[in-house]
Amino acid sequence: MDQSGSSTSNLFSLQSHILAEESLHPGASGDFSWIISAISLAGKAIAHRVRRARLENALGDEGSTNVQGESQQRMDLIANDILMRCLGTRASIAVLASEEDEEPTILRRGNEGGKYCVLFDPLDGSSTLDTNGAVGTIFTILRNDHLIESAERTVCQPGRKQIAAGYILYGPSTAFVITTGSGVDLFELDPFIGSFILVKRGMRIPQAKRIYSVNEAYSASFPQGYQEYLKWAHANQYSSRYIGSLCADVHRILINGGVFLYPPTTSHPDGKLRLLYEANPMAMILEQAGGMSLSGSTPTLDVQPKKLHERVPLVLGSSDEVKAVMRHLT
Ligand code: P6P
Repeated sequence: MDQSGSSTSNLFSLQSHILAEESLHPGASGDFSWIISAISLAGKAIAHRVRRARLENALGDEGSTNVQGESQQRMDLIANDILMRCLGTRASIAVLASEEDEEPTILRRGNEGGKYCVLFDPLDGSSTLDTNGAVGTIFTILRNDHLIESAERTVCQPGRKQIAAGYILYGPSTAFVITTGSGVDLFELDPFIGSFILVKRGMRIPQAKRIYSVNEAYSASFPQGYQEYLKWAHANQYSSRYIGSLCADVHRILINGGVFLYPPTTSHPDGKLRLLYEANPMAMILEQAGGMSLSGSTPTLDVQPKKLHERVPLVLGSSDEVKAVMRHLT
Protein backbone atom coordinates (compact mmCIF):
# COMPACT_ATOMS: atom_id res chain seq x y z
CA MET A 1 0.00 0.00 0.00
CA ASP A 2 1.58 3.33 -0.93
CA GLN A 3 1.41 6.48 1.22
CA SER A 4 -1.88 7.59 -0.38
CA GLY A 5 -3.48 4.47 1.12
CA SER A 6 -4.36 3.08 -2.28
CA SER A 7 -2.98 -0.19 -3.54
CA THR A 8 -0.83 0.23 -6.61
CA SER A 9 -0.59 -3.53 -7.13
CA ASN A 10 -3.48 -3.48 -9.60
CA LEU A 11 -3.09 -0.92 -12.35
CA PHE A 12 -4.99 -2.72 -15.10
CA SER A 13 -7.33 0.05 -16.14
CA LEU A 14 -10.49 0.11 -18.26
CA GLN A 15 -8.42 1.87 -20.95
CA SER A 16 -5.81 -0.94 -20.92
CA HIS A 17 -8.60 -3.53 -21.01
CA ILE A 18 -10.35 -1.97 -24.00
CA LEU A 19 -7.08 -1.58 -25.93
CA ALA A 20 -6.19 -5.21 -25.13
CA GLU A 21 -9.63 -6.30 -26.41
CA GLU A 22 -9.18 -4.14 -29.51
CA SER A 23 -5.85 -5.81 -30.26
CA LEU A 24 -7.76 -9.11 -30.55
CA HIS A 25 -9.63 -7.69 -33.56
CA PRO A 26 -7.13 -7.08 -36.39
CA GLY A 27 -8.13 -4.11 -38.45
CA ALA A 28 -10.03 -2.53 -35.54
CA SER A 29 -9.97 1.20 -36.10
CA GLY A 30 -10.04 2.20 -32.44
CA ASP A 31 -13.36 3.99 -32.94
CA PHE A 32 -15.11 1.70 -30.47
CA SER A 33 -12.37 2.18 -27.85
CA TRP A 34 -12.78 5.93 -28.19
CA ILE A 35 -16.49 5.62 -27.35
CA ILE A 36 -15.84 3.56 -24.22
CA SER A 37 -13.17 6.09 -23.27
CA ALA A 38 -15.74 8.91 -23.64
CA ILE A 39 -18.26 7.02 -21.46
CA SER A 40 -15.54 6.42 -18.86
CA LEU A 41 -14.66 10.14 -18.83
CA ALA A 42 -18.34 11.07 -18.49
CA GLY A 43 -18.73 8.56 -15.65
CA LYS A 44 -15.87 10.13 -13.69
CA ALA A 45 -17.31 13.61 -14.21
CA ILE A 46 -20.82 12.52 -13.22
CA ALA A 47 -19.47 10.68 -10.15
CA HIS A 48 -17.83 13.93 -9.04
CA ARG A 49 -21.04 15.95 -9.52
CA VAL A 50 -23.23 13.30 -7.82
CA ARG A 51 -21.00 13.36 -4.72
CA ARG A 52 -21.17 17.16 -4.58
CA ALA A 53 -24.86 17.50 -5.54
CA ARG A 54 -26.07 18.67 -2.11
CA LEU A 55 -23.02 20.91 -1.57
CA GLU A 56 -23.68 22.54 -4.94
CA ASN A 57 -27.43 22.80 -4.35
CA ALA A 58 -27.99 20.62 -7.42
CA LEU A 59 -30.61 18.32 -5.89
CA GLY A 60 -34.34 18.41 -6.55
CA ASP A 61 -36.56 19.11 -9.51
CA GLU A 62 -35.53 21.24 -12.44
CA GLY A 63 -39.17 22.22 -12.77
CA SER A 64 -39.49 20.54 -16.19
CA THR A 65 -40.80 17.15 -17.28
CA ASN A 66 -39.18 14.74 -19.72
CA VAL A 67 -40.79 12.84 -22.57
CA GLN A 68 -41.76 10.20 -20.03
CA GLY A 69 -43.88 12.79 -18.20
CA GLU A 70 -41.52 12.46 -15.23
CA SER A 71 -40.22 15.52 -13.41
CA GLN A 72 -36.60 16.09 -14.40
CA GLN A 73 -34.11 16.29 -11.56
CA ARG A 74 -31.41 18.92 -11.87
CA MET A 75 -28.83 16.14 -11.76
CA ASP A 76 -30.57 14.33 -14.67
CA LEU A 77 -29.84 17.31 -16.88
CA ILE A 78 -26.29 17.76 -15.58
CA ALA A 79 -25.50 14.10 -16.27
CA ASN A 80 -27.18 14.29 -19.68
CA ASP A 81 -25.13 17.36 -20.61
CA ILE A 82 -21.87 15.70 -19.53
CA LEU A 83 -22.60 12.60 -21.63
CA MET A 84 -23.61 14.69 -24.66
CA ARG A 85 -20.41 16.75 -24.41
CA CYS A 86 -18.13 13.73 -23.94
CA LEU A 87 -19.77 11.65 -26.70
CA GLY A 88 -20.65 14.47 -29.08
CA THR A 89 -16.99 14.98 -30.03
CA ARG A 90 -16.46 11.36 -31.13
CA ALA A 91 -16.37 11.20 -34.95
CA SER A 92 -17.41 7.53 -34.93
CA ILE A 93 -20.87 8.28 -33.52
CA ALA A 94 -23.84 8.86 -35.85
CA VAL A 95 -26.71 9.07 -33.34
CA LEU A 96 -27.04 9.73 -29.61
CA ALA A 97 -30.31 9.04 -27.78
CA SER A 98 -31.15 9.78 -24.16
CA GLU A 99 -34.04 9.07 -21.82
CA GLU A 100 -34.09 12.82 -21.19
CA ASP A 101 -34.58 13.86 -24.82
CA GLU A 102 -37.73 13.18 -26.84
CA GLU A 103 -35.85 12.84 -30.14
CA PRO A 104 -32.47 11.30 -30.90
CA THR A 105 -29.52 13.69 -31.43
CA ILE A 106 -28.22 13.25 -34.96
CA LEU A 107 -24.49 13.86 -35.27
CA ARG A 108 -23.89 12.30 -38.69
CA ARG A 109 -26.25 10.70 -41.20
CA GLY A 110 -26.02 9.13 -44.62
CA ASN A 111 -22.44 9.07 -45.97
CA GLU A 112 -21.14 11.51 -43.35
CA GLY A 113 -19.78 8.50 -41.47
CA GLY A 114 -20.53 7.46 -37.93
CA LYS A 115 -20.38 3.71 -37.37
CA TYR A 116 -22.17 3.63 -34.01
CA CYS A 117 -25.23 4.79 -32.10
CA VAL A 118 -25.05 5.31 -28.33
CA LEU A 119 -28.18 5.31 -26.16
CA PHE A 120 -28.27 6.03 -22.44
CA ASP A 121 -30.24 6.78 -19.33
CA PRO A 122 -27.95 9.46 -17.91
CA LEU A 123 -28.89 9.15 -14.24
CA ASP A 124 -31.30 6.35 -13.50
CA GLY A 125 -32.87 6.46 -10.05
CA SER A 126 -32.04 10.15 -9.62
CA SER A 127 -35.11 10.72 -7.42
CA THR A 128 -33.29 8.81 -4.66
CA LEU A 129 -30.35 11.25 -4.73
CA ASP A 130 -31.80 13.56 -2.08
CA THR A 131 -31.67 10.63 0.36
CA ASN A 132 -28.10 9.76 -0.71
CA GLY A 133 -29.29 6.68 -2.62
CA ALA A 134 -27.23 4.90 -5.26
CA VAL A 135 -27.91 6.02 -8.84
CA GLY A 136 -26.52 4.96 -12.18
CA THR A 137 -25.78 5.69 -15.83
CA ILE A 138 -26.97 2.93 -18.18
CA PHE A 139 -25.58 2.76 -21.74
CA THR A 140 -25.76 0.65 -24.87
CA ILE A 141 -23.86 0.76 -28.18
CA LEU A 142 -25.46 -0.25 -31.49
CA ARG A 143 -24.17 -0.25 -35.06
CA ASN A 144 -25.43 2.57 -37.25
CA ASP A 145 -27.13 1.76 -40.55
CA HIS A 146 -26.44 4.80 -42.76
CA LEU A 147 -28.97 3.53 -45.30
CA ILE A 148 -31.78 4.13 -42.81
CA GLU A 149 -32.84 7.78 -43.00
CA SER A 150 -34.71 7.94 -39.71
CA ALA A 151 -32.49 8.12 -36.61
CA GLU A 152 -35.26 6.60 -34.49
CA ARG A 153 -35.67 3.65 -36.85
CA THR A 154 -31.89 3.18 -36.86
CA VAL A 155 -31.77 2.76 -33.07
CA CYS A 156 -34.89 0.59 -32.85
CA GLN A 157 -32.85 -2.63 -33.03
CA PRO A 158 -33.52 -5.76 -30.95
CA GLY A 159 -31.24 -6.04 -27.91
CA ARG A 160 -29.56 -9.08 -29.45
CA LYS A 161 -27.84 -6.61 -31.82
CA GLN A 162 -26.15 -4.59 -29.06
CA ILE A 163 -22.38 -4.65 -29.51
CA ALA A 164 -21.75 -3.42 -25.96
CA ALA A 165 -23.79 -2.56 -22.88
CA GLY A 166 -23.08 -1.51 -19.34
CA TYR A 167 -23.77 0.73 -16.41
CA ILE A 168 -21.87 2.98 -14.01
CA LEU A 169 -23.17 2.70 -10.44
CA TYR A 170 -22.53 5.73 -8.21
CA GLY A 171 -22.67 4.18 -4.74
CA PRO A 172 -20.16 3.97 -1.87
CA SER A 173 -17.74 3.28 -4.72
CA THR A 174 -18.14 3.99 -8.43
CA ALA A 175 -18.50 0.68 -10.29
CA PHE A 176 -18.26 0.33 -14.07
CA VAL A 177 -19.81 -2.88 -15.42
CA ILE A 178 -19.48 -3.65 -19.13
CA THR A 179 -19.96 -6.45 -21.63
CA THR A 180 -18.88 -6.45 -25.28
CA GLY A 181 -20.44 -9.88 -25.89
CA SER A 182 -17.73 -12.08 -24.38
CA GLY A 183 -18.51 -11.97 -20.68
CA VAL A 184 -19.07 -9.27 -18.05
CA ASP A 185 -16.24 -7.31 -16.43
CA LEU A 186 -16.31 -5.11 -13.32
CA PHE A 187 -14.12 -2.06 -12.79
CA GLU A 188 -13.94 0.21 -9.73
CA LEU A 189 -12.94 3.87 -9.85
CA ASP A 190 -9.75 4.54 -7.88
CA PRO A 191 -10.19 8.23 -7.07
CA PHE A 192 -6.52 8.52 -6.13
CA ILE A 193 -5.41 7.87 -9.70
CA GLY A 194 -8.65 8.72 -11.52
CA SER A 195 -8.88 5.38 -13.33
CA PHE A 196 -11.39 2.57 -13.45
CA ILE A 197 -9.41 -0.50 -12.31
CA LEU A 198 -10.30 -4.07 -13.34
CA VAL A 199 -11.45 -6.03 -10.27
CA LYS A 200 -13.50 -8.92 -11.70
CA ARG A 201 -13.29 -10.60 -15.12
CA GLY A 202 -15.99 -12.87 -16.45
CA MET A 203 -18.60 -12.28 -13.73
CA ARG A 204 -21.07 -15.16 -13.29
CA ILE A 205 -24.43 -14.74 -11.56
CA PRO A 206 -25.35 -17.46 -9.01
CA GLN A 207 -27.83 -19.86 -10.63
CA ALA A 208 -30.29 -19.55 -7.74
CA LYS A 209 -30.89 -17.29 -4.74
CA ARG A 210 -34.08 -16.97 -2.73
CA ILE A 211 -34.32 -13.18 -3.01
CA TYR A 212 -36.85 -11.30 -5.14
CA SER A 213 -36.81 -7.59 -5.91
CA VAL A 214 -40.13 -5.89 -6.74
CA ASN A 215 -42.19 -2.91 -5.60
CA GLU A 216 -44.84 -4.92 -3.73
CA ALA A 217 -46.92 -1.75 -3.16
CA TYR A 218 -48.30 -2.29 -6.68
CA SER A 219 -48.82 -6.06 -6.32
CA ALA A 220 -52.65 -5.79 -6.27
CA SER A 221 -52.49 -4.44 -9.84
CA PHE A 222 -50.02 -7.08 -11.11
CA PRO A 223 -51.41 -9.68 -13.52
CA GLN A 224 -52.57 -12.78 -11.61
CA GLY A 225 -49.50 -14.91 -12.41
CA TYR A 226 -47.14 -12.43 -10.74
CA GLN A 227 -49.38 -12.39 -7.66
CA GLU A 228 -49.32 -16.21 -7.60
CA TYR A 229 -45.51 -16.11 -7.80
CA LEU A 230 -45.29 -13.73 -4.81
CA LYS A 231 -47.56 -16.01 -2.76
CA TRP A 232 -45.30 -18.97 -3.69
CA ALA A 233 -42.16 -16.99 -2.79
CA HIS A 234 -43.61 -15.97 0.60
CA ALA A 235 -44.42 -19.66 1.29
CA ASN A 236 -40.87 -20.73 0.31
CA GLN A 237 -38.89 -18.52 2.68
CA TYR A 238 -37.76 -15.97 0.05
CA SER A 239 -36.55 -12.61 1.27
CA SER A 240 -37.17 -9.30 -0.44
CA ARG A 241 -34.73 -6.54 -1.38
CA TYR A 242 -35.85 -3.48 -3.36
CA ILE A 243 -33.93 -0.22 -3.67
CA GLY A 244 -36.02 1.33 -6.43
CA SER A 245 -32.92 2.23 -8.43
CA LEU A 246 -32.44 -0.19 -11.32
CA CYS A 247 -28.62 -0.14 -11.42
CA ALA A 248 -28.38 -0.77 -7.66
CA ASP A 249 -30.97 -3.58 -7.73
CA VAL A 250 -29.38 -5.23 -10.79
CA HIS A 251 -25.83 -4.91 -9.40
CA ARG A 252 -26.88 -6.67 -6.18
CA ILE A 253 -28.50 -9.46 -8.22
CA LEU A 254 -25.47 -9.77 -10.54
CA ILE A 255 -23.21 -10.29 -7.52
CA ASN A 256 -25.47 -12.19 -5.08
CA GLY A 257 -28.14 -13.71 -7.32
CA GLY A 258 -31.93 -13.39 -7.11
CA VAL A 259 -34.64 -12.04 -9.43
CA PHE A 260 -35.85 -8.53 -10.28
CA LEU A 261 -39.41 -7.97 -11.46
CA TYR A 262 -41.15 -4.92 -12.87
CA PRO A 263 -44.52 -6.34 -14.01
CA PRO A 264 -47.29 -4.49 -15.85
CA THR A 265 -49.23 -2.24 -13.42
CA THR A 266 -52.32 -0.05 -13.66
CA SER A 267 -50.21 3.07 -14.16
CA HIS A 268 -47.73 1.28 -16.47
CA PRO A 269 -49.70 -1.43 -18.35
CA ASP A 270 -46.62 -2.15 -20.53
CA GLY A 271 -44.24 -2.04 -17.58
CA LYS A 272 -42.29 1.04 -16.46
CA LEU A 273 -38.76 0.32 -17.66
CA ARG A 274 -37.61 1.50 -21.08
CA LEU A 275 -36.65 -1.25 -23.49
CA LEU A 276 -33.83 0.34 -25.49
CA TYR A 277 -31.69 1.99 -22.80
CA GLU A 278 -32.69 0.24 -19.55
CA ALA A 279 -34.04 -3.30 -20.13
CA ASN A 280 -31.83 -4.26 -23.11
CA PRO A 281 -28.47 -3.26 -21.59
CA MET A 282 -29.32 -5.02 -18.32
CA ALA A 283 -30.61 -8.07 -20.20
CA MET A 284 -27.36 -8.34 -22.19
CA ILE A 285 -25.30 -8.10 -19.01
CA LEU A 286 -27.38 -10.73 -17.20
CA GLU A 287 -27.37 -13.16 -20.15
CA GLN A 288 -23.61 -12.69 -20.58
CA ALA A 289 -23.20 -13.50 -16.87
CA GLY A 290 -25.22 -16.73 -17.21
CA GLY A 291 -28.58 -15.34 -16.11
CA MET A 292 -31.86 -14.71 -17.95
CA SER A 293 -34.09 -11.77 -18.86
CA LEU A 294 -37.68 -11.98 -20.08
CA SER A 295 -40.29 -9.38 -21.07
CA GLY A 296 -43.59 -11.21 -20.88
CA SER A 297 -42.81 -14.64 -22.31
CA THR A 298 -40.24 -13.26 -24.79
CA PRO A 299 -36.52 -13.00 -24.07
CA THR A 300 -35.99 -9.27 -23.61
CA LEU A 301 -33.19 -9.24 -26.18
CA ASP A 302 -35.55 -10.61 -28.84
CA VAL A 303 -38.22 -7.90 -28.49
CA GLN A 304 -38.43 -5.80 -31.69
CA PRO A 305 -38.56 -2.13 -30.60
CA LYS A 306 -41.02 0.14 -32.38
CA LYS A 307 -40.39 3.41 -30.55
CA LEU A 308 -37.34 5.00 -28.91
CA HIS A 309 -38.96 5.34 -25.48
CA GLU A 310 -41.15 2.25 -25.42
CA ARG A 311 -41.50 0.35 -22.18
CA VAL A 312 -41.55 -3.37 -21.38
CA PRO A 313 -42.30 -5.55 -18.38
CA LEU A 314 -39.11 -7.10 -17.01
CA VAL A 315 -38.13 -10.25 -15.11
CA LEU A 316 -34.35 -10.73 -14.92
CA GLY A 317 -31.75 -12.45 -12.74
CA SER A 318 -30.60 -15.95 -11.78
CA SER A 319 -31.85 -18.46 -14.36
CA ASP A 320 -33.52 -20.77 -11.80
CA GLU A 321 -35.29 -17.78 -10.21
CA VAL A 322 -36.52 -16.36 -13.53
CA LYS A 323 -37.84 -19.85 -14.41
CA ALA A 324 -39.64 -19.97 -11.04
CA VAL A 325 -41.44 -16.73 -11.93
CA MET A 326 -42.31 -17.98 -15.42
CA ARG A 327 -43.82 -21.18 -14.00
CA HIS A 328 -46.49 -19.00 -12.42
CA LEU A 329 -47.11 -16.84 -15.50
CA THR A 330 -47.94 -19.61 -17.97
P1 P6P B 1 -40.93 2.42 -8.76
C1 P6P B 1 -36.20 4.81 -11.26
O1 P6P B 1 -37.16 5.83 -11.39
C2 P6P B 1 -36.64 3.67 -12.16
O2 P6P B 1 -36.73 4.08 -13.48
C3 P6P B 1 -35.70 2.49 -12.01
O3 P6P B 1 -34.42 2.88 -11.66
C4 P6P B 1 -36.33 1.66 -10.91
O4 P6P B 1 -36.07 0.28 -11.08
C5 P6P B 1 -37.81 1.96 -11.07
O5 P6P B 1 -37.93 3.22 -11.74
C6 P6P B 1 -38.50 2.06 -9.72
O6 P6P B 1 -39.88 2.31 -9.98
O7 P6P B 1 -42.26 2.49 -9.45
O8 P6P B 1 -40.77 1.14 -7.94
O9 P6P B 1 -40.53 3.65 -8.00
